[in-house]
Amino acid sequence: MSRVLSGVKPSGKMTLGNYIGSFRNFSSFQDENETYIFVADVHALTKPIDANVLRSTTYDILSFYLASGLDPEKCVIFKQSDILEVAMLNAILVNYIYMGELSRMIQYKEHVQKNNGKEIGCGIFTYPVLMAADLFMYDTEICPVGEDQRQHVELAHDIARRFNSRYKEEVLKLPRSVTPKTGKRIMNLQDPSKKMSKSDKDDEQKGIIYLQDDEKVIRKKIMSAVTDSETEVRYDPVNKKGVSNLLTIYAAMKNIDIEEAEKEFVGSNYGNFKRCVADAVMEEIGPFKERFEKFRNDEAYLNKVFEDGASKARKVAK
Ligand code: AQP
Repeated sequence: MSRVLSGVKPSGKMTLGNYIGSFRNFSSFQDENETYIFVADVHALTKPIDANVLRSTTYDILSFYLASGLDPEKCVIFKQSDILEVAMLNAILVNYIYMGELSRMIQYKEHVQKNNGKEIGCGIFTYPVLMAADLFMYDTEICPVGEDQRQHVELAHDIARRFNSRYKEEVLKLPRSVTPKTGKRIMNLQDPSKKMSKSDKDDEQKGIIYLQDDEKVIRKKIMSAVTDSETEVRYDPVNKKGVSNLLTIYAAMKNIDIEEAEKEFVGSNYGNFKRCVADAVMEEIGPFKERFEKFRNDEAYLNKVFEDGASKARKVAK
């Protein structure tokens, strides 16, 4: 039995990338591990966010967790801000990391680039330290994440090694990141060279599939996804980024290997291929959304889940 921890920040509407890369896989851990899953609402403050949006999205994420099969009887589900001890650990850990190390983080560099270096909050710079605090707080051994978060888990290793070696004691445990075999980095449908991100803005957001989109909208976004001027459905993430991304989404939804997915589309045209991708997405997301709505309409229950989870998590954190 291992200690598992992961979370998603309520920084915007959940995307298909968040779903495939992270919380779709969370419930597979809860039967045989001690699983801690949280809504990273403090992390969401690293980029400007409206207070009402933050409140509402926090409930959305909890509802998505429950809809994906997480069971509060089998795992601890809580809100990051309910565990104040993490703030203290964060304050300690910032002393065991160098500014040069933080400035090499890809997510930070991308954020600086997107904002032309202007108004870069310190929170986005020290984001990986708070993430390390979450990991160490619960002696995490396994951290299921998408590809983009792996670098942050590795940085947590550096902090742990430095801390442990300074005090000559194994105080902080090194967590192992686990990414899904297929779909660890789902790309934007309109610009498949960049990651599908919930807080990204694009024209009418055609490149981002939000889990709360209507079926019609999801299908339209997939049908108008950027591909290439060839006709062959083949996995080649260097030369055929758009097609490869759609194949990845299809394979993830069908729980099959990319090679198997490729074989299904030998001789198929792009129109038919995209329709099959849309069907596969809707087959899973349709019923998932219905379960989501049921939970989302019961805030009293959601509050209870948060309260119970916080009291369990707090005991460990203390
Ligand atoms: N496109 C993606 N493909 C696969 N996995 C993804 N994840 C995010 N985008 C993709 C994974 O989802 C989890 C949630 O991460 P987060 O909300 O804590 O932050 P993030 O990684 O920064 O996610 P976003 O959507 O890109 O948020 P914003 O736009 O606010 O920065 C993580 O496990 C992540 O790897």
